[in-house]
Amino acid sequence: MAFSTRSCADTEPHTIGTTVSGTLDLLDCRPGLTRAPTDVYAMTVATPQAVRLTQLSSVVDPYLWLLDTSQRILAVSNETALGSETMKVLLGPGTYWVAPSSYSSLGDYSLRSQVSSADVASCERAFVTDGSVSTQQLQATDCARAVDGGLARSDELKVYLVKGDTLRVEMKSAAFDSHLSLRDSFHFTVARDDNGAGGTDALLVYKASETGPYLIEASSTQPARTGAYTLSVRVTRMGVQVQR
Ligand SMILES: [Ca+2]
Ligand SMILES: [Ca+2]
Ligand SMILES: [Ca+2]
Repeated sequence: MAFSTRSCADTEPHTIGTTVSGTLDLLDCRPGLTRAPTDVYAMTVATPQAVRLTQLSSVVDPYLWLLDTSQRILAVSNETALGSETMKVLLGPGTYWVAPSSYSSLGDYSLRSQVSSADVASCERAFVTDGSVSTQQLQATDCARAVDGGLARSDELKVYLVKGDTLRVEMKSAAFDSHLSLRDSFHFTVARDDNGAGGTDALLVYKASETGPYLIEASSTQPARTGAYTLSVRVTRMGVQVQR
């Protein structure tokens, strides 16, 4: 072919709270993880913030990615066919690459970002990244988790890890006894903690044995507890320290 594609690092700046239009075309960059034409928008957040990202199209089957600036996957949405993909992400401070794509075809789309409530409610799907700190609530409408004596409520947050990364999650509550667990993509529980942060607060530390999505389950030790808690997530990349 006579043309060459753009570099994925050739990004467009994106401001949270705006909607932009774009076109997927043959000159677009092709990240190693998809090989599909992809536009890349650089979005920076200064403090921990929840954002909803939506890719809309009546032409292509939207396939929305959130990457870090090293093209690591942080979140993916590919739930529907034509129409829209949307994702809620609890972000830490940093610069992110929002990457609208499609496997099916080329054409026009729009990309929208909105500041969102960090509160994870009604067992909704949400993603979390390194540096996120948020106030949450355990509510009677959250996900259910079987414990001794009944059902506990839980909020579930998906985090993408690379093999060797260390995940550190802290959950603190004055209202109930915090409990954290972590499941891999096969739904096996790979780590759990009850009181590792002192008192009844939980601290889960896990070194990823596989690359892929994991599910953080923030819950109570006893059944039927509700109330406020804070959730902090850190991901230490393997080798980051030795490179500096
Ligand atoms: Ca394009
Ligand atoms: Ca909740
Ligand atoms: Ca506990």
